[in-house]
Amino acid sequence: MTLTAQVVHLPEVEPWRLACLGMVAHDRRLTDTSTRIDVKRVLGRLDELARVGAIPDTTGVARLALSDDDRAGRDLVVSWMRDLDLDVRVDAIGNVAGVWGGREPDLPPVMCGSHIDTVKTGGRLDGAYGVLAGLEVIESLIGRGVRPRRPIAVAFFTDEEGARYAPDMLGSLVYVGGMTVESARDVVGNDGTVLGDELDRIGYAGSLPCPMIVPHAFVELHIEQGPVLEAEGFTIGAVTGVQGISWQEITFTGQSNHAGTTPMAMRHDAGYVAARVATYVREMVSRVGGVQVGTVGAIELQPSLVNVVAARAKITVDLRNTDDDVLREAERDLARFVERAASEEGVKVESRKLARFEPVRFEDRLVDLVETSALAFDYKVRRIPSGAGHDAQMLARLCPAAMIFVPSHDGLSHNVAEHTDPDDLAAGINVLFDVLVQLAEEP
Ligand code: HGY
Ligand code: MN
Ligand code: MN
Repeated sequence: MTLTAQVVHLPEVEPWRLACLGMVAHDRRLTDTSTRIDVKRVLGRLDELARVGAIPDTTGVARLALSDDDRAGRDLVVSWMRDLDLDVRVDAIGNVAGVWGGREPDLPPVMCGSHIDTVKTGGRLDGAYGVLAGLEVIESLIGRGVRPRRPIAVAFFTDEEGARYAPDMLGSLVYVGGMTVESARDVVGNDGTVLGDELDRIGYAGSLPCPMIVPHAFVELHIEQGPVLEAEGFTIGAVTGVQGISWQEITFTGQSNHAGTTPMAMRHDAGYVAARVATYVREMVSRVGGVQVGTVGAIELQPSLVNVVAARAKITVDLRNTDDDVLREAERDLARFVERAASEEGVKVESRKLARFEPVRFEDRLVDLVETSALAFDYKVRRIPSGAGHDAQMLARLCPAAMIFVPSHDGLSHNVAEHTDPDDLAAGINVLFDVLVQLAEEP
């Protein structure tokens, strides 16, 4: 799919904002030829990065964390950082930041960024858009010869998806001290590999400690990955926070037996219990109602043969809610059912927590900044909580953090058909640019 490339003029912006950009002539507009965000450049980079781990016959990508494709994607983005002479830094868990110095280079930078690893059925925008948009903001400022007071850094964090190594947002969690580098390196993936070995293998085990930079503020531009903005006709989402996330892996151990000769009353069918739990999740979630969501994304049976009663079954359960009390009650409710269903079938059960993050609220001041900036561009903007997890929710433990959303077509994500209209992509970059520059001018 070739996205229509287009150059976007930045609309009229208040003269004071030009002044904070160090523009000499107050009446100079950002719309003159040397000062626009070049969306064609970003779309071209999104296309080029999407060729790394491209899923044949689709516009999707698969760059699982620390895979060869992840390495190739990292190398490509780092090469673009080096082309801009950014100070490229890599920390001990493989988080990468490119720093561009400000007029006062010793001040803590304003940081932006996201991730470039994807799920197996990934779209080309999830994560990559926020990283390449940050690179574009820096390149655009360099191109116009404007140096804000503070340095600006653009980062990508290791294993945001958690699709190979749980939890999700692993790299940014380690970045902010929520998990030690050692324990992260010891994580065993769902493919049996060890995170630290893969990090070493792809050559991204850096020497810098976490956090290598304590930002003045962090701003993440991301696609909404849901249906709200498009359905309600908004261009920008000023993200108020991220909902709570609960991931667990549940293993049932029964007894393999002959599918034909074993009377039903004598069975200890792990597959049957797993199926009961999977349907219970859906029933429970509809009973809880509101914004509660629940997903059984993975089911594995062993030996997974047509004529053998399953000896083992392993499922994953992803529960989320903006209200942590409701989420905890849903977790307890599910645990009670799992115990009951397993004991009724004479099956053993073992649950392993893969991720548990409480809801996060972003700092009002920054949410206001995103909203005000969008309005200054005459974009339709609304406040919106994030259904997906993001690195910004981790950075919020370290510094003021905010997110900017743009619409996802048909609300699709973690799907190869993920798409956002180029005009909306450009709008998000304009707002990111404006918010970063304002933050970078703060004393
Ligand atoms: O799972 C999530 O919400 C994110 O895609 N890591
Ligand atoms: Mn993402
Ligand atoms: Mn994702």
